[in-house]
Amino acid sequence: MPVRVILAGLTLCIVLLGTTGAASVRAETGGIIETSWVFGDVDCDYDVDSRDALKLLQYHADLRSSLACKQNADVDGNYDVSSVDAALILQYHAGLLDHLPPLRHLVGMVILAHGDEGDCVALQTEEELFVFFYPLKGVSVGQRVEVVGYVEPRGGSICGVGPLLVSISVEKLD
Ligand SMILES: [Ca+2]
Ligand SMILES: [Ca+2]
Repeated sequence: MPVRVILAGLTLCIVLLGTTGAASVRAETGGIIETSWVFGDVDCDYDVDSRDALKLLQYHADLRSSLACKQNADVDGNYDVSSVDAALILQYHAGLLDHLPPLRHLVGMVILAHGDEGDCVALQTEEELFVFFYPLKGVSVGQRVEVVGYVEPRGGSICGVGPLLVSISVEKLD
């Protein structure tokens, strides 16, 4: 007899399905709520597909009041949920993008930035300043580097000087 147990809340209900003998048991004990942290997965089913893009567009157009996993919606890391995010989700689902958020190639100088909340190691490019999410190994302040990484939309900032950059690779340039 297939029995499915889902922990999610405070009630226990047993549903018997006809005469087949199949039963569904739902136990809600409170406190445990599964949440997806997959970028682009706005409906919390752990997949990133066109349904996510549709729901995001509906939300953006005020046709939907909420998203089950809104924390995954800002896939371009601009701290806004828009049709651009939906387009990126579709591109990712179609195999035109291999990573969400899209990877960026940045060239700049590693500096020690002085922020409102203290000092932190950052990447100064010609136009922007990024704070490194992870400590850089083998790279010192003053080094010119090329970084492949993405802006962490859910991360905010560490020392208050710029967005968080999650580096996938760092190459010294001189
Ligand atoms: Ca999904
Ligand atoms: Ca966005």
